[in-house]
Amino acid sequence: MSSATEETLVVVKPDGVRRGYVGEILSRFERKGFTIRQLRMITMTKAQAEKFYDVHRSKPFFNELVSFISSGPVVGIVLVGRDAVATARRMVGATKAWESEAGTIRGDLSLGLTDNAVHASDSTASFQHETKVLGF
Ligand code: 3AN
Repeated sequence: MSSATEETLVVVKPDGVRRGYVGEILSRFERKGFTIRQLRMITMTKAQAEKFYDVHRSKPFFNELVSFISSGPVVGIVLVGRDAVATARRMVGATKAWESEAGTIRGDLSLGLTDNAVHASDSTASFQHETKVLGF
């Protein structure tokens, strides 16, 4: 495992934007010490959402996921910092937000699954794919 400086992508999902958590979520990453390299609000088309979640294409929840993520604006944030992919994932917390630890973003702000407030890339390859799909 590397502790080198790297980039990751965090996406505040439509539920996080609707509930007014963009500032709260950004602030957590800033306080941690990450640098914000790029930031933009995007409403994904269905085609973009399908590409974004391509790895989940065969999952039973794929259609739900695609329609949810394209249901309203999201905020994409490219962060830079030490071990950014793994560190951001720890800060985001478990996928099932009701099970995620207090102190994590999902643990503190969500009870959802599809609507679990935030997405963070799970690898540098995913980061590259996701930022390309979102037009960063
Ligand atoms: P994470 O975002 O924690 O990496 P993944 O990559 O396993 O989770 O799943 C991608 C997204 O798909 C999750 N953020 C969640 O919104 C949704 N998801 C995962 N599992 C399910 C499920 N069983 N039912 C509905 N949605 C799911």
